[in-house]
Amino acid sequence: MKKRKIICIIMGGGRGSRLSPLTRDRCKPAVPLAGKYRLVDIPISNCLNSGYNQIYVLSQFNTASLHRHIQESYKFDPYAGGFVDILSAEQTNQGESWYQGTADAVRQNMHHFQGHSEGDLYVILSGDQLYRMDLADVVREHDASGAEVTITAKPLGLDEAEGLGLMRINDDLEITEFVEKPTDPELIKGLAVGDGVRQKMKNPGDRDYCLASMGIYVFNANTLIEALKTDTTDFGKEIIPGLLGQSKMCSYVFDDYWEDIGTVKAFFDANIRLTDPVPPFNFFDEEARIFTHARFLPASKINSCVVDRAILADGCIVTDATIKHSTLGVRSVVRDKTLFENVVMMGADSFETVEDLEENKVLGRPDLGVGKNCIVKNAILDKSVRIGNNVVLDPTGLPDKFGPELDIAIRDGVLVVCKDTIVPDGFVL
Ligand code: ADQ
Ligand code: ADP
Repeated sequence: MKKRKIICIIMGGGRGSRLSPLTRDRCKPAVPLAGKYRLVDIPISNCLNSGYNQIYVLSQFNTASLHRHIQESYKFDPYAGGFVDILSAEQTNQGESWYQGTADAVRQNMHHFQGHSEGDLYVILSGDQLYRMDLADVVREHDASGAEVTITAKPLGLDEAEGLGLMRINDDLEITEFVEKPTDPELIKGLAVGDGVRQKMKNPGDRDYCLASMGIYVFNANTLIEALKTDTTDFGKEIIPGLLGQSKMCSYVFDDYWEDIGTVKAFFDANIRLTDPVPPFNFFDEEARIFTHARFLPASKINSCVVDRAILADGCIVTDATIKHSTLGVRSVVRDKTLFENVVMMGADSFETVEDLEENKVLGRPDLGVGKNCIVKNAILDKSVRIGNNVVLDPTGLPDKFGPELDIAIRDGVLVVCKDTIVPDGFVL
């Protein structure tokens, strides 16, 4: 019998700019995460750890950094037939040929995917979520239930479901109702789950829950191909509601850590929470590792610092500084008497040589990293920033202010210093 194909498709982001300005110079999958990874490493690692190695990343535009990262990080044994391919809309010109939504992105690329036979499966994943999941287990349940579509679903408190697709299921986990992003609290209350779902939960207590779509779908190839023949652009808005009552759709209940980190605030909080003694997401799991680019950097160097709940990636140099609740990305440099509180510093792409430091002096610009005597709080410092001495960056009490022209923005109460920004000595926000 012909071996069935399982094709994984990672949705790398549309026009939406919820992560802007982190996506000002790069596409969403390439946004650096947790000091040394990029967002796309999470879904790719989930696929690889599940035994699925035919992976496509659909991106609205393909920045050089995404391309390099994928090329440098994911290398496959030629006999195993694995790949990670980036399919971006840009070569088909702007305007109307840009992907109009998630379903449209899959439709426009369907001819690239080699899974058009009976029995083949498509696993469709979001590119901006933090979680660890055995997708093979989802596929096992999909096969066992005889579903044509399986949607992974997380039980959430009724007040946590904002902005998500909600479903009602019967005792066989079959989806009987699906509402994309309802706002009416009465409607949400009406979708509270019964005992069937509660029994699948680890510790339900006595709160009410609803069942939210995680935006991760397993589709039978034929069902997907047929569904995409309709005039639709989105999975959540159109394809899934349109299949109700037409195709058997089941849910896979996932009661573990899962977070959409596609907004500046959620992204910031998730990075800071990694500094908790036992964070909800475990990067230290050797059974299901999160893969990324192996950079061969030297270990970090810490001189006379106070460091409390911090993550330091490789190649950092931190001298006589106080670092609290912060993550420092690869090649971060922080200098004397500087204080970090709740800071996500993404690091730099290179170290500076003695000649570079001389050149900085001539040009009158600060060295890469953060200078002396600075105070930085509640902030994301994007890659390769140059922050001078005696700088204060703290958004507390200030209103949001962001836009493509601003190098220092405040979004969702978080200060963002954009990539390559130079902040002069003495600057106070
Ligand atoms: P959203 O996340 O709001 O809801 P959507 O904007 O369609 O839905 O994005 C889904 C994923 O696809 C994201 O990773 C996004 O970056 C990516 N994406 C969006 N447009 C794209 C495009 N044109 N090309 C490539 N990628 C694109 C969905 C479901 C909800 C569910 C939530 C869970 O619709 O039902 O609850 O996911 O997060
Ligand atoms: P980001 O999206 O985070 O801003 P970049 O694309 O600038 O990232 O850099 C990402 C990685 O690519 C780094 O590891 C860096 O060393 C490497 N890199 C940056 N510029 C180049 C280049 N011109 N040629 C090859 N590698 C590069």
